[in-house]
Amino acid sequence: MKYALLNGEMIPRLEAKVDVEDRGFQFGDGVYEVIRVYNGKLFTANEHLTRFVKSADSIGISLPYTIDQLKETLEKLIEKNKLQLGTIYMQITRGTAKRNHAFPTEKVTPNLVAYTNDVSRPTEMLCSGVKAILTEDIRWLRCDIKSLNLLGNLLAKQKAAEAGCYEAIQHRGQDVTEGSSSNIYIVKNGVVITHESNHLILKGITKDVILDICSKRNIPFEEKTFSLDDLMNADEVFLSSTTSEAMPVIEIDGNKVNNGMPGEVTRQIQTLFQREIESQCGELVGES
Ligand code: DCS
Repeated sequence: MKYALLNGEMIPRLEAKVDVEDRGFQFGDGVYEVIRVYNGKLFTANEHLTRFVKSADSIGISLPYTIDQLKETLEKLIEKNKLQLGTIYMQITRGTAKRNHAFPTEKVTPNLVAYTNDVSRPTEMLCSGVKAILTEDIRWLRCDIKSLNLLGNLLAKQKAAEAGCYEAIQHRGQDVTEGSSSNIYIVKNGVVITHESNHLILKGITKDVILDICSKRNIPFEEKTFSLDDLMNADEVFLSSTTSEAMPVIEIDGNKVNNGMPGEVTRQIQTLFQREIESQCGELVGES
């Protein structure tokens, strides 16, 4: 049996339920995180939990736990569920209250939920690369908040799925922003370029790890807005996320990138990223 955390209590996953008037259920009034687990250990836990607190703060939800308490509870959940390779999904909503757009005036307790998923590494795709489509970014202007409201992202991802592609690369006019659930990078003349972390994208934790790797290994990089033209004329393209790691993009809207092969800089970053996982979580063997 798998367990979930509901407001600090570890209970059987199927018993973890919220009221129909939970504001997350009705309005998407809450925020979430997805944290990777390798070898039973959390990867970049502090970074994810810090972002979680920040997202919650930015919509006026204060977490009833410290980051250390949260981390400790998540570790107990991993142990209880015997999770080796997977993810933890967690979300906090403003709480349960009579349906009203404005925040409840009476004091409500936030609903905090966490549970685990078995998720393998996408090893084949990491090796061969994936296809993407382009789509206009129709989302709101606070994409830096990891909000439960994901309709814009879902519509983009669905368009990709219907085209038989892995990801939808979003753009506002000529400016490329990010994927529906990932950050996007181009490599041009050896320089890695990715959108600056502002209100138009989510500041990916994987992005931070990758840029840190670039600065430590003297791989030149720039955080700046790049155009659709830059994207279509890039030497290499890759995307990143908690579950996708550093994933080569080998085709966009039917046009091959780097002759349909993952590029050299992308490969180098993948190797160094794997090393970073291993330094935090131990050696990756077989399916891990
Ligand atoms: N941009 C968006 C819109 C995302 O949803 C995500 C991750 C990222 C970028 C990359 O962020 P991380 O590197 O911190 O993962 N989305 C999570 C999700 O919803 N499922 O898995 C990851």
